[in-house]
Amino acid sequence: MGTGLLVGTRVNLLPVEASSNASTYDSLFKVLFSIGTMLFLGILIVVVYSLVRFRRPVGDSGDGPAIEGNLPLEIVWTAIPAVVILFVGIYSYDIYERMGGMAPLMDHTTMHEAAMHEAAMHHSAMPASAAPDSQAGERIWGGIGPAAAADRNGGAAAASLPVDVTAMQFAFIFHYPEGDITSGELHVPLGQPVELRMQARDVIHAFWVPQFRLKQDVIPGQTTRLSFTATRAGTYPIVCAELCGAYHGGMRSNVVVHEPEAFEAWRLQNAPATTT
Ligand SMILES: [Cu+2]
Repeated sequence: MGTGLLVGTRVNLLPVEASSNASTYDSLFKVLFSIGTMLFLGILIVVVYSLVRFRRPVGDSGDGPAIEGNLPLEIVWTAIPAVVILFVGIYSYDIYERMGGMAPLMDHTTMHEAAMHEAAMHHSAMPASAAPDSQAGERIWGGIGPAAAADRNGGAAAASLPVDVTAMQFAFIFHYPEGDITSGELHVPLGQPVELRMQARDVIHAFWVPQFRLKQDVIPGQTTRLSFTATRAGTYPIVCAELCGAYHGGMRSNVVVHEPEAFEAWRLQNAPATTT
């Protein structure tokens, strides 16, 4: 048991943590990994012991003793897995809940906002800020951490940066409504919540950033949202995690997490010439 805990908590198989919800996810992983290691070692020890202890003596070709029924043993081997599974189930459900997983994929606010957004794209006179962000703050995809908590408490934290993501065979395209920037890579500032509004042009894709511990399907005809706060500057891969066609394997991009000033510089550099 001690060895299991040691392996589960000390052996690090995960990539660096680069978003505010990563540590919550990682603690679940460590618990599951510890339980898995304990079970593996426990079973291995019993198997090896039995191989040695109950080895067939030379010259003995008869049947072994017929043993049947052992109530205490049956109770033990039913109770232990039941407790373990119940604990794992409740713990993972809690984290899934906190990451916004129980919110309907397309509730009324999302649908409304998608429509507003559509309208905003076609009639540029309509300000992008017309979208009812206050209502959407109720449940945030992937939104664990202080930023999301503040968002739920009435938006005390820094305003989130909206980015429209279009997934298509075989690329992700990022559009920043503020400043009208279009990019093949996602650039985000460190420490500021980012809200992705994702739409698929053709088939189902999935937006996955292992270092953020985030993965979300992008579905044709529905806008899915994903919010995160990057906590570590650097460049991380964005991988499409849904088999979406012949070049699915090539559907990759990068997310570049900048220091706030560097992000401002990137934004100024990439703003269209028409806007000053
Ligand atoms: Cu794809």
